[in-house]
Amino acid sequence: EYGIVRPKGYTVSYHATPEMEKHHFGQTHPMKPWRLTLTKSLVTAYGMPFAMDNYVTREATYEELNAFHSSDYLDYLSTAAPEDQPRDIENPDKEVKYNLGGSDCPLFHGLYNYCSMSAGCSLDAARKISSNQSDIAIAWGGGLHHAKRYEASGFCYINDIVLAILQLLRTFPRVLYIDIDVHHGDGVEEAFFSTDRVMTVSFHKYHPETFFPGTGALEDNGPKSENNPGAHHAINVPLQDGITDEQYEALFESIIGTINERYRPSAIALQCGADSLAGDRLGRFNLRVQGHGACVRYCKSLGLPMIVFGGGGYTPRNVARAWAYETSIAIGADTRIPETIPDHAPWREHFIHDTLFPTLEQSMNEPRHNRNSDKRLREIVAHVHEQLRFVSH
Ligand code: V1S
Ligand code: CA
Ligand code: ZN
Repeated sequence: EYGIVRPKGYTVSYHATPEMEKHHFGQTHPMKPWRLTLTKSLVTAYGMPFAMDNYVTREATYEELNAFHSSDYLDYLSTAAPEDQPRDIENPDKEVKYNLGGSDCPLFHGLYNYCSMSAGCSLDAARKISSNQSDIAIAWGGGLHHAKRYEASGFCYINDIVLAILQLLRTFPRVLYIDIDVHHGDGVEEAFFSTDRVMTVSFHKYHPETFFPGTGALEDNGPKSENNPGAHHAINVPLQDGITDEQYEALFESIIGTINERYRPSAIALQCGADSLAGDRLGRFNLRVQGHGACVRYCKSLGLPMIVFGGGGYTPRNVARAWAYETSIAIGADTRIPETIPDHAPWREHFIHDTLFPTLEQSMNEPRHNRNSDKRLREIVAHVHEQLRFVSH
């Protein structure tokens, strides 16, 4: 179908577990695991599974999660029940323990299974990359970048990215972590703060008082002490509402291109949070599916082994569009798949517009005002280049 064939000379693998998608955070919660089902159905409607190795992954074990998370936290996470959820109407954000049970990280039925499935996908992807059985491994069920060693944060309970990178570090000397979710990748940054074996780069909306999680300023580049190997190895690209494809692509290629030259990573871990798309329920950017996908295409062009993770994304139809398009980029079929969503795609009406590439006007009632001046973006690039002068391998 659509002439989609296995790519020549490299292998792409797709790691997922349908069980994960059946979990519910609660009626009003923005995180909808069902978006993974919608993504897979679009990938399948386009005939993409023929071009990949498809794995149904197992849950990560306690020992595997314990490679990053503390035992105290895991013990509580594995036993906490929805009944422990405080029902304090006056103060719905009052948490139980470890930041669990508030409105961001609720306790829901099957929570621990959901977390170990997400981590299972990402670890499976990492193992295929480490063993050189895949060149690009896709884990849309992962990408939960806010989780800390001993606490949940921002819809993330287990940091599958940190676990996957730890696996990559067994084989690769240096890993470049790139995060295009609209939120700051704080959990991953913090986990590798003191090492030069991982460089973390997050592009995000930065507005400390009003936008979650409030960290990720331009000047935050790792430990301040020059004796600490992690110094200069955290890169933050703070952005404002309404950034466009053109601005974002130019910024991304300039920054990632320079990092690739200076840092010489041996593998890439790319978090593709789709909440940076226009029309996202939580995000504030004006990116289209093409602009978001261009980041994946650019990373692929560097020719390094790569894991691509999911992450945020709160308008499920657009999440499915972006991740299906990015799957087509991974297998090199992006120029072959038709722009019109196939007639036989399940939930076709759910997409509202039948195109893979909605215009800004189709994505939202009124496009957001762009608050990113080209002058400010040039300053950001200059600052990042300045940091990279301290980095060489
Ligand atoms: N922005 C935002 C937002 N919205 C919610 C939310 C809304 C409705 C609910 F029923 C439950 C939660 N929480 C937030 C943010 C967390 C965003 C996490 C993004 C995760 C990711 O995409 O980066 C990766 C998967 N939380 C907050 O802003 C914190 C509060 C400060 C305000 C909102 N209340 C609900 C909690 C405390
Ligand atoms: Ca980000
Ligand atoms: Zn996000």
